[in-house]
Amino acid sequence: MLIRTRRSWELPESAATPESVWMNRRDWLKGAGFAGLGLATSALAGGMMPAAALAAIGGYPFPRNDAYRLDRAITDEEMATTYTNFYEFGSSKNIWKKTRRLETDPWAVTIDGMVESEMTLDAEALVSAMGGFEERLYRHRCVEAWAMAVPWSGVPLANLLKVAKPTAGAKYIRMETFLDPDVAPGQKQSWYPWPYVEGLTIEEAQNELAFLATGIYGKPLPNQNGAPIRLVTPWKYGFKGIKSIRRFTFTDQRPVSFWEQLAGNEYGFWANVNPNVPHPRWSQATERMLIANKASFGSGKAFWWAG
Ligand SMILES: Nc1nc2c(c(=O)[nH]1)N[C@H]1C(S)=C(S)[C@@H](COP(=O)(O)O)O[C@H]1N2
Ligand SMILES: [Mo]
Repeated sequence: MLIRTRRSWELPESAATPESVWMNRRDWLKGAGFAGLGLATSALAGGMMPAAALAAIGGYPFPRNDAYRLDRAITDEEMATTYTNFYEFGSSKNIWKKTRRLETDPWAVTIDGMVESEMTLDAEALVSAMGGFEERLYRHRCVEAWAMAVPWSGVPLANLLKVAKPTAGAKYIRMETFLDPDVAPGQKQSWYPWPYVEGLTIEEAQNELAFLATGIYGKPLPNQNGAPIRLVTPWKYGFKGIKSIRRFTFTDQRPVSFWEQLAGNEYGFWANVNPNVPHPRWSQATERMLIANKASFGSGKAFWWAG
């Protein structure tokens, strides 16, 4: 597999962090408590009311970047937003209504570990600071062999490095989902290693395909698809695409992901889509494409992301 990486100095000028949109952890903690959180958020968003936060990002639908083209029809929106994997809310695919209880706005995100200075900021401030909003058509391939094709909105993950400023020794980004068993009943199932964790090498995070999604089908993400921010790495199996991210930790230790902890021989760290490498329990040579509605799956030869 050929992976084109982009050097940090090739990032567009617009990706630079305006000082006014981030704050350090101490300032964040000073504003702790509900009212304080609101104040901090509105300060970040330049005076906007906290209730607006991520939903306030204007510009939907963002201009589509035609560099990313599909070889198949786009999956019907209803299908892609009602057939979802989100184990925090249960292991069934039909959990979308249960995710409504997740409060995603405001949404504090922490950046820590091997960075110039650790910070906690609102998701809206983070993606605004990253910049580069656009829409991309990507295929999505779950390791379970179902697939879809959807328009994501968001920003290139590479732009995270401009905000986070990792130090020289950092090799990986570890990402973590929220932990709140009262809201997400699946997290009461103690045999799972909550919270959900995923990781990428810094080189992978700088791959131009790596995307931090804030929206889908030209609108902000519904909770079930990972609001307010989720990872999209189309050349990897879907489980790498961690939803509802709370923390980005820069580290020199390879992160061990949720699924790798459960079954490392079945769900390894790299997880690159490859129809020629079967899963230990099933073939990856074919896939079931989500098409129009719950009843319609199409069968086809599986794709892979080669050069
Ligand atoms: N936090 C979290 N992220 C997650 C999952 C999950 O259970 N929890 N499931 C993963 C899997 S297995 C897949 S295939 C994709 C599904 O994304 P979608 O439901 O938006 O299609 O999300 C991934 N991200
Ligand atoms: Mo998946």
